[in-house]
Amino acid sequence: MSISIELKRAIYEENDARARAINETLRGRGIFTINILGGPGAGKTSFISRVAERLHASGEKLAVIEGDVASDIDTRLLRSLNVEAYQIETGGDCHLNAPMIEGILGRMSVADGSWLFIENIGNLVCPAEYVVGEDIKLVVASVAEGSDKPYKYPAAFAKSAACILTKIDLKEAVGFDEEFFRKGLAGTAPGALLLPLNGRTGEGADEITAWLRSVRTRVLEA
Ligand SMILES: Nc1nc2c(ncn2[C@@H]2O[C@H](COP(=O)(O)OP(=O)(O)O)[C@@H](O)[C@H]2O)c(=O)[nH]1
Ligand SMILES: [Mg+2]
Repeated sequence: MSISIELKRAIYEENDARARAINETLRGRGIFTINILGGPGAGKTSFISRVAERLHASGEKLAVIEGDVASDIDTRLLRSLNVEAYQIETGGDCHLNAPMIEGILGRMSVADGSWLFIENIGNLVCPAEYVVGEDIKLVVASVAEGSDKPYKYPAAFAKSAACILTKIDLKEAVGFDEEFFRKGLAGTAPGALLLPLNGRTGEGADEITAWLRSVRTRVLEA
């Protein structure tokens, strides 16, 4: 085996072990953690915002870790919605990893029993390769990105518990081929759920939040 493959395996193993430890600690405190993947501008922050509004309305607690190469724009937006949000700026890295999450958790106060959303760096490649302590991954894909994404980035879709399909209001304008997208999703992630969302109006967010609550209960009771 080549040195570079050996090195890569060692990096993944170290990351996996640290992610498992993070997940054990969080689960032990009743915290349900979601790692959100998706391309830049897919609607990840809008998705978190719409779900956060619903969790707030029912008195549930949540915290968000925002990952970006640079800037704290999303963190400031979420804070303006009264969401407890914290920023990781990777300075160039294309994904979050377990040590980054360990580091920021040490500086955050996440209440026991909370929801924890982690918005990963905007791309569909590297974030799919690293676990960060999550219970589930979700992939956010917008109709504006085209209907071929499950075919081109299979790992991100295959590893996610569901695909949130955003910008459904733009379907006709961009000529989104839903049947082709669904076929690709079924091919890479058999049985995967496709959950539509308008991240601006919140259409679809009640159904997504209800589904997430059922997954959370199942995970935390396991
Ligand atoms: N028309 C439309 N725009 C959306 C929708 N969801 C998000 N956007 C817009 O798309 C842009 C990127 O959204 P954002 O949530 O920041 O994407 P992120 O980069 O994946 O976090 C913003 O201008 C949003 O207002 C949607 O469902 N429909
Ligand atoms: Mg964002």
